[in-house]
Amino acid sequence: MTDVLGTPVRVAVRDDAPVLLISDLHVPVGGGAVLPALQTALDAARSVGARVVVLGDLFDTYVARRQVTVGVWRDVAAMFAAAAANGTGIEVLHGNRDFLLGPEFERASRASLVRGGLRLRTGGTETLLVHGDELCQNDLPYQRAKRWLRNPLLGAIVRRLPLVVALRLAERARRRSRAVVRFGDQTRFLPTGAAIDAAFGTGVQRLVFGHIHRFAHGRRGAGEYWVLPAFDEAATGLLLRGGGVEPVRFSRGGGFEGVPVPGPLPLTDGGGPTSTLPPAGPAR
Ligand SMILES: [Mn+2]
Repeated sequence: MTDVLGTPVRVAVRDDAPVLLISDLHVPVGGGAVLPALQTALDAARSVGARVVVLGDLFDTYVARRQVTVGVWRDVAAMFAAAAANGTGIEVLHGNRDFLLGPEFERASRASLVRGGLRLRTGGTETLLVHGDELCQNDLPYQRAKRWLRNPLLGAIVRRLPLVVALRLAERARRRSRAVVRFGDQTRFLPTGAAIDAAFGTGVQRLVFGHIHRFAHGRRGAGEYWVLPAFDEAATGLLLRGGGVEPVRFSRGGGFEGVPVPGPLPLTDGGGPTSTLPPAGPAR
């Protein structure tokens, strides 16, 4: 187990089956259009024998373990369980909105939860998958809050909250986050070049992440990075097969349509994780 910018990285079992990557579905309390889009993506994955990795923020909010027994959380778990029964393996990375997803979701969905990043080797290329929030080292308020929000004791308490209380809490957090995203300084939500270098420093040649809701592809040094767009906006994924990466959309018939390769991110190079972050300690 290695780690990148505080995110533990699990090394996946090596196999050369195709892998479909999607990210940031933000499935809302009310369900809606993202659910049929997700089903179409799962069907497309099945048609080529691909396993599926969700790179975090599957749900708009998930805080308490009782959520998996109701509403949209139960429906998504059932959809994944049906896909698993059809032979489609699914791995779900924790995002910043659903990092409290726990074993109850694994049991209900038959998906495997990854509490951090996932490293895999496809077509001879070492590839690192992370949600991407750890790369946005200039977002200091977020990185500070993350330190106490991820406290395991706090998480254990919140996960046991009664459903009504948990949902109210989650909704308040979402409203605040939306306000920050709308009015805040936008550049701080981009990954830093130093953070991307740190990811390549773990020995991978390819990095894939989501979180910033901005489809992108670029190179940095000897490495290649891809940023997945938010699935609830673009219904776009990346198909890793035969050593290559194909940006794809999903057709109703159960196949893939090609999508043009996007351009690079405007990376900020000033400061790195060590120079921009205050020393670890009790945060606000
Ligand atoms: Mn996110």
